[in-house]
Amino acid sequence: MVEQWQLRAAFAARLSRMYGREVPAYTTLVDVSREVNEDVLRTRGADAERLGAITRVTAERHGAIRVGTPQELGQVARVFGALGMRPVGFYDLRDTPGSTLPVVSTAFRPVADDELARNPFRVFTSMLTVSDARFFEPELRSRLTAFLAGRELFGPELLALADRAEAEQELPAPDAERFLELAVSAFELSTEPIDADWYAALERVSAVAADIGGVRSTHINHLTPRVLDIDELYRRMTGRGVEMIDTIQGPPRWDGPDVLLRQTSFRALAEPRALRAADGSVTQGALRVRFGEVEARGIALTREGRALYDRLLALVDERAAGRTAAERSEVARAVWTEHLPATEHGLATQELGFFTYHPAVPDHPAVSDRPAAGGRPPADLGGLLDQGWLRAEPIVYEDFLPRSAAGIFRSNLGEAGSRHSGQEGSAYDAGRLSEAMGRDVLDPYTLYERQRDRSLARLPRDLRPQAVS
Ligand code: OOG
Ligand code: NI
Repeated sequence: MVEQWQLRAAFAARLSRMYGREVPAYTTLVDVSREVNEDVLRTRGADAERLGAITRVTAERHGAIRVGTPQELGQVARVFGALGMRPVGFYDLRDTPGSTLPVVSTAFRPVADDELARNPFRVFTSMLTVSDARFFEPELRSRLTAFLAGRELFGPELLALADRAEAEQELPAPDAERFLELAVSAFELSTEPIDADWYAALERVSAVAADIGGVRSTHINHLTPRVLDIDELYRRMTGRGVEMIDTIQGPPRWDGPDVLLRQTSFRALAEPRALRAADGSVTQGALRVRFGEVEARGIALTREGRALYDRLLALVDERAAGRTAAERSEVARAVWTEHLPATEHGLATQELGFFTYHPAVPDHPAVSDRPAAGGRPPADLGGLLDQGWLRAEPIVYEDFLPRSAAGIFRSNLGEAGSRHSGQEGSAYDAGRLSEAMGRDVLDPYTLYERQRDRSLARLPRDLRPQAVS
């Protein structure tokens, strides 16, 4: 029998091998990430593993895929459900200024701590917002709807195996093998010729719309390794002559704790694709769609912490308007230093970051044996941490950032596309995605809160801090 987490780990590894064959630059990115991680481990020692054991970090990947319809999204949810991955978070990228991104997204990932530790594979999954009149006028929309209805991304055998794996949480080895083969090949780049006129018609609206709705299959768009020092990785990739986008998205490099997520990418590569012209002739063309991305993960922020993060980004925008990318990072670093606590302790006591809490002395000894011997533990979290009663372990951010995602999308699009701003947008929200999938889009904050609260509930009563909200 192959357990669900083993299926997930095997799927991630095979997808990685397949993608490395299709996009050799990805292999370079993985190699450089591994080198950087080894160096960081050597220089920082145990501290390098504060946000995840090196075995997890080295194997950690996220992928990105894009689908066209709620039905297709529902099928994706079944395939990832087989791997123990649930939809978490809702990201609306449609209002990104400066480019046309007619998509809404969620991310499939494991949610339980032990499942994340075994293999945290996640996939950022975007769905085309076909009924949004700002992007698709009625005639194009009905052609697009018909085109999408006529294709099949995932065959019945794959879906049946997926349903079984989800229901039974395991598969016998031969079925697991078949499932993995079918699942990986569903995300390979198709060699079927693309209808060049149809692709171009969608491209006038948005390159992303063309990538999703202009072809008869889906494909993995990128696969992202995790790195422990993204600034160093950026330097080394640039040193190897790989053209990176001009920024690292997300928080700046600074002296305080890493929070949320920092990401950067190299530009989409021209890949040979067969194109069919109106007269039926097929030629070898080239499309720039797939790129390479790398990320560094930090501590998950509470709602308050996240609201602060969003305010700081707005402040950086204001202060860095019209400046270069390098100047912007300087401004961001200054804003961060001014407004964010410089230590994990500060993030914990101000309840800006998520942590699990543990007795500082193992095995819950009697109060009289504890560090501040003789004294009684204070009631507040700050005191319990300061006086050495409790130890806080950071919870890693397992999700994505809409603005960074939009930045990654945008930096890889050649043309801005077009939109009819006079039209009403249509309501796509987490509820609508949940309905399409027949399963709830989970709220990331609730998941982090549960993890924190479980650790609090396990504390001996006299060490439980008051009022952690
Ligand atoms: C997804 C882009 C967003 C991320 O890591 O934020 C993303 C896409 O290109 O389909 O992958
Ligand atoms: Ni990504």
